[in-house]
Amino acid sequence: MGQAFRKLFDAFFGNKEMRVVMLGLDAAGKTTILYKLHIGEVLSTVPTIGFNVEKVQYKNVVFTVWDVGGQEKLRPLWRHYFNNTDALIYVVDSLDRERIGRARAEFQAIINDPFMLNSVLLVFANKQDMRGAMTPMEVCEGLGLYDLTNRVWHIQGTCALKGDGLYEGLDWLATTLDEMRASGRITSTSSSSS
Ligand code: G3D
Ligand code: MG
Repeated sequence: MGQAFRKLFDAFFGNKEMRVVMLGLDAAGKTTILYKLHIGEVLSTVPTIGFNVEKVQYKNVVFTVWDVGGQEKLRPLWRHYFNNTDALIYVVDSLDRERIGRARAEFQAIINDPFMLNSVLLVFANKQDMRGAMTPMEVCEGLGLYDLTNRVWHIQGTCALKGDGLYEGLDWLATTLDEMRASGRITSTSSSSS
């Protein structure tokens, strides 16, 4: 799996500056995904109390990851990471029907942040291995993806534990960003901050 990702990263992202933020409620599976990618050492930093950021860098591709949910006052701190973000990966625990409303509220707040308006959106409907999990289509409805206008998005069912779907999702992301760059819809980003 690690090898496959490295090939993908080399083919598409390797020599380009790329900033990706991966967000979702706690326990959605973000840390599991980060480790499953095997693209580098996962560094954990706590810039401020209650805001734990994980970071992985593979060549010029930087992933930053943190939990969202119920921390209104921490939101201004996100901006630091949203700036120059090419792509948002939003991870949902498909088994967690109770918190899909919360996941939706956070998702909508994030994608409507002025700094995120140009970001491509990839949603991982995770834990598809679990009985009773929402289907990707249900997660789609739950988050309000169908109502989005003027945004480039994609939903992918995943099982982070096994790695299922991760490659497909990132493949979509790489291809989409490449096309957008080629057509001038996005310009290259700078990686000026951590
Ligand atoms: P987070 O980083 O988004 O908070 P984690 O989430 O990656 O820590 O995952 C939370 C829990 O969900 C972990 O279980 C992890 O193993 C599990 N998990 C992640 N992805 C999947 C998946 O696709 N399927 C299943 N069945 N479980 C998954 P623990 O028990 O370690 O808390
Ligand atoms: Mg985590």
